[in-house]
Amino acid sequence: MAHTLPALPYGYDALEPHIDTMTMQIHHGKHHQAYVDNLNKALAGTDGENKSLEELMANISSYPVAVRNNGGGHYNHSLFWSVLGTGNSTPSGKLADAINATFGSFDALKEKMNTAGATRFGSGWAWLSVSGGNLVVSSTPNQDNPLMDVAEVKGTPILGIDVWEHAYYLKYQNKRPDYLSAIWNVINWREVEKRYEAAL
Ligand code: MN3
Repeated sequence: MAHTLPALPYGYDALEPHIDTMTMQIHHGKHHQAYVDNLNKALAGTDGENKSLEELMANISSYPVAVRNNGGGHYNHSLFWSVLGTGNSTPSGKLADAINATFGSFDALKEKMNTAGATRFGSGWAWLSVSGGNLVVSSTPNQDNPLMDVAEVKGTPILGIDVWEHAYYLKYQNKRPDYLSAIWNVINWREVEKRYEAAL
């Protein structure tokens, strides 16, 4: 079954001024669409055609690099759109407790994620994942993610932050740390909490 581009759960302008409309239009409509199209091309006529994205990620080392790059791109961006949103929320409930117990405070988690994103050389992602019931922060290069069998730090990602230049360059140019501090205004913590409960 062919993979398809998921619709954004909000408008292209919904994350203004933190993430600008044109960045969202190009990021979702062009970049993510290209990952979907190229994944479908790479899988055509192979056994991978009948595998879920999660199944592909778990055995990604046995697939061609085009599946790793574009399958990762499709998975990562689908997660990314879902954990963004308006509402200026903060973590609550069990997830807030786990963040405080693991990192000391919500601010300390943000700092750790920002450092993971800012120090990732070139393109990649910063992640908050659940691994063996614990929260863990990591980063991956390119379109890799913690579900992949090749990941240095494995787990179930519940929050991912795209640090490719295409995610921020129109508004923030070379200032990746400015983008990273702004993005905390548009995280949908209710969705992250849902993913946390499901991953436990
Ligand atoms: Mn991207």
